[in-house]
Amino acid sequence: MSGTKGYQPLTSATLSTRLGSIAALVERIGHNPSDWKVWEVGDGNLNLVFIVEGQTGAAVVKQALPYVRLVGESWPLPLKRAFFEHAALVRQERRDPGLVPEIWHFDEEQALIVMEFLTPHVILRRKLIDGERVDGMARALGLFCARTAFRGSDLAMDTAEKKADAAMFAGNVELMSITEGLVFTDPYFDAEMNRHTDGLDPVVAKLRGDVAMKAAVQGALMSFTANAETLCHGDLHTGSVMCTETETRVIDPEFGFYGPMGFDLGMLVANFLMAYFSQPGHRSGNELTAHQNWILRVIEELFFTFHTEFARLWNEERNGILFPRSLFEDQGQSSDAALETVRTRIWDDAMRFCGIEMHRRVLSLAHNADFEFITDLAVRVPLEARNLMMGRELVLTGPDIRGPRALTDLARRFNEEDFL
Ligand code: SR1
Ligand code: MG
Repeated sequence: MSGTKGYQPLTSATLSTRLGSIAALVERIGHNPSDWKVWEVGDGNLNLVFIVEGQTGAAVVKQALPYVRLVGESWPLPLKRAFFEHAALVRQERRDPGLVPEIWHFDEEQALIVMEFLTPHVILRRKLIDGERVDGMARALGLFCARTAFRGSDLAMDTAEKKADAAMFAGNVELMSITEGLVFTDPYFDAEMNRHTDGLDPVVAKLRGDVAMKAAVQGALMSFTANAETLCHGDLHTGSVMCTETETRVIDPEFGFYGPMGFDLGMLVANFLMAYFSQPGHRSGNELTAHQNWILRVIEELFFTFHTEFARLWNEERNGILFPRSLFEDQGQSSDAALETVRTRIWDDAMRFCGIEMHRRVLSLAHNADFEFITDLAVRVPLEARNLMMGRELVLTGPDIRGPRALTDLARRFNEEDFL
């Protein structure tokens, strides 16, 4: 990672001049930079994002800012996160080809990535709020989670290469620190940047008074910090997924880190559960029932796909140092029981991460549009309460919930409850 002395944030006015000589961009979008149209469209928490359109195509230019955009310059954040995002994208493309945007150019000093403009893709969270469905999305995300988890681990990789990569990603320390604070810690005390909807206080007090639950959350944080099992996306929520009606792509792995194999899966499912619990704030009647049922089927298919793809990889690509064939198949013995143990541990971890993500998106700094778009607080509060209480159940009893159907049955039960 080189220095950042010459770094300058782009603007819509300067982008064409500054990037107009990048061959990889010019060849794809057009040779007359002075004709390019540029819009800043970043609505995320951290970065600048531009769409640049020329005569023959369009690109996305994502540039890191030296601070957290959501908060401002009072919260500095290193530009090197663009380096980690680029490195993660390259690895994800190798592990699950076609799922992440094509990268056309990377400039480390300017902390910018030029990539394919996904169109007519829309952020998945938006689609879920709008009641839209995406064919094949659950399967695509289940495959992505299984392939990146398995192929980035000691089950598949050369261990020296994996250890060197883990050491490199350990440098993404400030982004991990955001997760350690905002996700695992802040929701459970009166942290400065927290906020929650008026009326939620009784449930918030219940969570903060639950010593056993807080200890389980800290156990999950211990696994986040210590279990460098695989390269995780690190921020896999429904805002990091873009879809058409039939195609699914994953974006934004700047929080990439080596962590537990169940981390991305748990975070993602949490965001589907939040989409589920928030639905009564967006529609009613048959439309509500149908969309909620569809979201639960997505969760079931996502887990089913993860489960079967992980087993396929176990049987076909288990060439790393873990659970070697020399100890099982080569001695005429099955490794099925060992596979089951590994998958069970991934499930247990995923359940706890899932519950914690459901808490932080309602109590900590970065809230979800699923709930935030519900402007009538009297409607929103009981839905957030269900979500928080189900999160607590997952943190406390996740390992006892045996399988995706039991999970979605539990969600149906919490969806009927009144906790306030
Ligand atoms: C200060 S960053 C807040 C959140 O935005 C990102 O998307 C991550 O989810 C992070 O926790
Ligand atoms: Mg992001």
